[in-house]
Amino acid sequence: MHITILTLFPEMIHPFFTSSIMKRAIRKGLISYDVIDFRDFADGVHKKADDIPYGGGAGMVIMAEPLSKALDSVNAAGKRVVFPTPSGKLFTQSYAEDLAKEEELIFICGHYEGIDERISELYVTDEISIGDYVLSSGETASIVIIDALYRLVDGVISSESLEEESFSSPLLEYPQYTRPERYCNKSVPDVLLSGHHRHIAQWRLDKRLEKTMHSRPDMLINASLSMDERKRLLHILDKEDQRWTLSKL
Ligand code: 6GU
Repeated sequence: MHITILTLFPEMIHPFFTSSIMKRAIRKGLISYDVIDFRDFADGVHKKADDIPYGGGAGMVIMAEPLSKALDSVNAAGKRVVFPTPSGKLFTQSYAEDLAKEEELIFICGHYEGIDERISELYVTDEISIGDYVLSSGETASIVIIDALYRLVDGVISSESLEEESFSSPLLEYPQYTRPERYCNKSVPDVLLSGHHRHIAQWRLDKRLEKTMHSRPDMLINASLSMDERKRLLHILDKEDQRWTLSKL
């Protein structure tokens, strides 16, 4: 997959592409990327890329011309062009899976009050929001979206890891431990040292249910749980309720 990022702040993008798993994916030839500073396509000595909004209001708007020239320089017409914006469609895992199928993706990083609407109309295929909060820069949002999708490209991470993710129920992860066995007076749970695979699986399922119940109760309402998962959840709720009752006595 080839990823092009159009930005006024290339220095925000490079560290992501030169570290960790992305660095390895690039070395393996699975991902390639270009960072384009679209200020290079702006006119005049000042290379002005933003201007005040028509109709008034606070902040600056990124001008159409430098962006369209930058987009034309990468033959963006007909390609998937992503514009991260708080007014876009909500980004989800299935959205990431859909984007991961593309051979090529182009990202436009906005700043200030956004980009000239005509760029959205002429080039943008996907306006994406990464959540209900406001960021100051489109670069951080683009990196979040790229991070979620590139790991789904064949060969970037082990197929076992991806398979585990896709077959497991929509619950949060169980806690993980590594050596040493004792740390700051806290021990690794005995069951993980037991070598008893069924008990370990049961413990992990219980922890996932507990974690989801505490952090994301909304996910449990929509989750299609198996009979075993329902039984364990009721058991956990029962335990929690007893603890709650005891704490009130
Ligand atoms: Cl994609 N951009 C900005 N600036 N803020 C956001 C966002 C994107 N998604 C949520 N908040």
